[in-house]
Amino acid sequence: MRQFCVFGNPIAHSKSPLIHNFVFSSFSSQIGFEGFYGQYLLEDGEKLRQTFYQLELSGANITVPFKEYAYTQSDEVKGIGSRIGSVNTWVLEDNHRLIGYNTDAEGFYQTILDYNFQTALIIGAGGSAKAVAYILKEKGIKVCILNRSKNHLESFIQNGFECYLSDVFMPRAFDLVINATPAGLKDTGLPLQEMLLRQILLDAKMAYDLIYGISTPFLKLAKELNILSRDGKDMLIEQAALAFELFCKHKIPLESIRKQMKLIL
Ligand code: DHK
Repeated sequence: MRQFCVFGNPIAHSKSPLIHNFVFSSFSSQIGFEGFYGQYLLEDGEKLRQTFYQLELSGANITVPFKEYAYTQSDEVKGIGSRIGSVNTWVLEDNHRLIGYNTDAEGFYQTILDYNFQTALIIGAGGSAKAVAYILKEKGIKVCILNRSKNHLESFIQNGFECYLSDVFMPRAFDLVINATPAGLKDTGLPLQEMLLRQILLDAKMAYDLIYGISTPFLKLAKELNILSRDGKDMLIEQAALAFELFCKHKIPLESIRKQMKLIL
């Protein structure tokens, strides 16, 4: 039995155990091992790597607020994660090296590639915001970052992103408006001051909340304004399928993994 888990805080809401355990049991004969995937409420990001080894894991996902800790505690980071500075997937290699990946980026992009958006506003500046910002920029979409505080904005500014503090932002039209903050996950808050958010959403083609399984105040406001809206469910499946592909060393085609995961969520 190989052990896997998702680290985060909070973590009780996570659907990753449900979807990964379903595909581990669906594909156990093809991948050649039994996998079990749990969840772990981590208190201190500095202890992420040591906890991974203490639990004798073969792989893990990492969510809010530890994706940047996962990046710095990886032995090597492959793919877009090395440019983003945020990791959501670890795979143990040669029984001791932790290889980091970011499957959020491509996972998110797979959910919006049919819409041909030209501009995007990302609210928030944490690890999930980084993944979305970098993939959208790499795909040629004009990205603007909006955050309540200056912290975390520095790395976006150094990498050439247009950034604003929300209390000085002059609202303008964006095709896609993304909530990449935890607002609504553990509270009933909006990610921005309500009047500002209303003005921004009124000109949007889509309101996208990276949070999944909850009708957050952000999504409720978008629906009240009759703006097309999406929660993070499809992104969760897409990033999980890419992570499982890594956990099973590409023994199962991505489309088969994705199709199976959609049966359970
Ligand atoms: C959420 C994310 O944002 C992903 O990056 C993780 C986790 C999974 C969750 O289980 O909620 O891979």
